[in-house]
Amino acid sequence: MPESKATAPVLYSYWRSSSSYRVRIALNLKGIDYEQAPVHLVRNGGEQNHPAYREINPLGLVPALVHDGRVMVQSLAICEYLEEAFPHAAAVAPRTNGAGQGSGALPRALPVRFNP
Ligand SMILES: N[C@@H](CCC(=O)N[C@@H](CS)C(=O)NCC(=O)O)C(=O)O
Repeated sequence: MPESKATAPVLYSYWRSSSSYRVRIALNLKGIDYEQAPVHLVRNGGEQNHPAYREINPLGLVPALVHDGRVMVQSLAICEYLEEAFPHAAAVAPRTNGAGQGSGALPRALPVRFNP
């Protein structure tokens, strides 16, 4: 997948969401500029349930990442996408010359205890 710098990713997330932490941490460690789109999970019955957000993520969960016309959901899949789309940014974990754990180790280590 070619590196994309055309547009900044937009991260739909909630500040207390551990899955959202995972993606924010990956974005920040990789030094990727991104925009935040807050989705309040409690206010007004939960903004994740509002039709406008359900058009972005029909599952009604955060995080969701929109980049270059693609919508991605599931925090681990988003972290893996970031590795592919921004290969020249810092990896979110040390690389190991093809042996052992690769760049997926850190995202999996973060809130996996809460959101496997
Ligand atoms: N496996 C998903 C879990 C996503 C998830 O459960 N998100 C929670 C916040 S951490 C959520 O959006 N909850 C809203 C709800 O259940 O209505 C991921 O890693 O992205």
